[in-house]
Amino acid sequence: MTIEIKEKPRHAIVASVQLPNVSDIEFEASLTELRELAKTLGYKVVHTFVQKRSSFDTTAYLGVGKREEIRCFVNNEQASGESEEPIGSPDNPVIDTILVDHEISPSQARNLEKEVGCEVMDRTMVILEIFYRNARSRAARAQVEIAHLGYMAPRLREAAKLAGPQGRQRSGTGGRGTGESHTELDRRKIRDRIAELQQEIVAMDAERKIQRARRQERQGLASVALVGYTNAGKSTLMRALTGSEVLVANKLFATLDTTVRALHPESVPRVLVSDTVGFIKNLPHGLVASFKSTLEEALDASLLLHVIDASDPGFERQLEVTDTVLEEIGASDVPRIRVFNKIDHVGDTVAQAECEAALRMQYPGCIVMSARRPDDVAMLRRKIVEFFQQNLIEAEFFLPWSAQQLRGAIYTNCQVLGEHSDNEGTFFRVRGEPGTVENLREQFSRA
Ligand SMILES: Nc1nc2c(ncn2[C@@H]2O[C@H](COP(=O)(O)OP(=O)(O)O)[C@@H](O)[C@H]2O)c(=O)[nH]1
Ligand SMILES: [Mg+2]
Repeated sequence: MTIEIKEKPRHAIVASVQLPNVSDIEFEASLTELRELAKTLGYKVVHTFVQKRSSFDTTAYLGVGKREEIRCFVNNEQASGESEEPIGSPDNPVIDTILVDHEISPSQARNLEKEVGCEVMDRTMVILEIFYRNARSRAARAQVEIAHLGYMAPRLREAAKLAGPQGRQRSGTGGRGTGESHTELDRRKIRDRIAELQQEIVAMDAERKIQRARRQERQGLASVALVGYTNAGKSTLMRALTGSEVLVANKLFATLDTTVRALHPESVPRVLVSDTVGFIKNLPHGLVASFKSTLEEALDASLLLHVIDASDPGFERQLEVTDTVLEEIGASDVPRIRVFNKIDHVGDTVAQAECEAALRMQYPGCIVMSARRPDDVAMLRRKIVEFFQQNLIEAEFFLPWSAQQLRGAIYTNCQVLGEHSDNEGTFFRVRGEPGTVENLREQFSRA
């Protein structure tokens, strides 16, 4: 997704009901996650409203009093009746959206929207939107569409009810054919579309495996994918490793989307880093397939960096879930480095040292770091480059004078150990990836 900097931020408030069976810790964790998800969509969350209730309000999710409180906030009516800052000023932005931390019904959303005076988005919708933006392959897009249709189907029925009798004007005897209501028709269309998409996915699956193998062969690209839970620090690491806030006038970047960037400063071999859709603690059940499909793009990577928030008390469970899901999508044989991030956020320096020692013991080969410490980021970068340099081979090329235009290709793709020229052309001694060396040799033989 766009690295949150180019879009003008939209402002949102978050609202949630805490039910009796939900502990304070769980409740807070879910809210934190929703705020992070909102940030991913380019929202700036300016306030959070919470309320304890024995159940959701059937009319509008939140209770009457809380709705009124939110309405006042959105419309800038303070308790005193005086507003200090005009709406729209930096200190008092216009609220575009209210984000609700549960899945709610369309009537609840509509009533809340009317009462509060701004757009309402529920948790499922937020997640769907993130998946949609992250789904690059056709298969992933199809899965997201299925999830979206599944979300919409029951809503259509309710929307028709809300619309009153004219919404159901053609409802007849209940049989198929002419007596069908609009909603039944729509629902049948949705079912058909889902079936169609599912067939497409099966067909694409086989094709995709072949493509992936070919792509890796052809490009021999060194690529790293960041995986892990939302809020673990993936995007922060991505920015730190690639300097992607820096505008780079490089042809490579023109063809890459914002979630794929080259390691910066550039290395040999050149390493591409990609940010994947994050795992979500409270993932609505209907979105699991869609999530996995969107994550599958991580399979194209030659190295996975599994980023874990070491300061999150629930990190062990999350680590297990990530491992299981990676196995399920067939990523078990992609080499993986565990990166325990946010060590700076674990107590005092003594606690940090203890935590680090324990992690190293339990997860051999892991990295313990903070994305906020430039030295740690440099160390991570070194580890990545080392990983890809393991397989480098030495080779020699000869470029005749007539083919000097290929010089650049050698310098971009290999580490040049030495070069010398004679009457015929130039000899290069290089280190590079086997695939890259092979490719260059082919190019030179054609030149
Ligand atoms: N204290 C601390 N905070 C971090 C660190 N890395 C990331 N964060 C913060 O954690 C939050 C989530 O980071 P983000 O990169 O968006 O996580 P993502 O959801 O995995 O992409 C942001 O507020 C970051 O500033 C770290 O090493 N230490
Ligand atoms: Mg992120």
